[in-house]
Amino acid sequence: MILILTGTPGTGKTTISCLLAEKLGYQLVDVNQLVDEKHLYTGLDPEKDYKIVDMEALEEELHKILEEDHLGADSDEKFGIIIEGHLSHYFPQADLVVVLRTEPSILKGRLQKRGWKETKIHENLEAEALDICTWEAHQIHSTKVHEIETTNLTPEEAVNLILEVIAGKKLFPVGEID
Ligand code: DAT
Repeated sequence: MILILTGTPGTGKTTISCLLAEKLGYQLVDVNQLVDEKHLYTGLDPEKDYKIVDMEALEEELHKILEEDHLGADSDEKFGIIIEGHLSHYFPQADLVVVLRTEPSILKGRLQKRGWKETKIHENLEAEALDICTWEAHQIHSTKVHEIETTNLTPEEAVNLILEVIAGKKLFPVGEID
């Protein structure tokens, strides 16, 4: 099982993926951490305060991790990995893609706590309002994409919903997007 967990920064990917990985016994790859550790960026955008990620190098690195860990797993049945990060949905290989959503008004408070620049916060709130991650994920992964609205949930409740999606008991598919 290759599970991609994506969404606008602050929607809870790190919190939820840690809980989920523990429950499922899956390996967890934090894409932002991987980008930092392996220097998978070509520079910094000082105005926007972003790293310019080398997407080709990131994809290569993720393929490498999958190959190594898949070979190292006891059996194919047990192999499970969660790839989390707001860029994770660009990775083309997945069995399931979950996009976490949060009301922009709530998200604003979370991003302000990070001490980010106003322009960066505004850009991310706009991306959330326009559902950019879902749209992008749908372009790449089509029917494998499910959206979970977490605004009124605790992280544990969100994890339980994702477990139900994995089990096929509950589905939150994304319809056709033009
Ligand atoms: P991300 O990895 O998407 O940037 P995070 O997990 O680092 O997000 O931060 C999310 C913050 O929001 C964290 O402080 C926990 C809080 N939070 C509140 N309700 C939540 C929920 N239902 N799911 C996930 N995180 C939630």
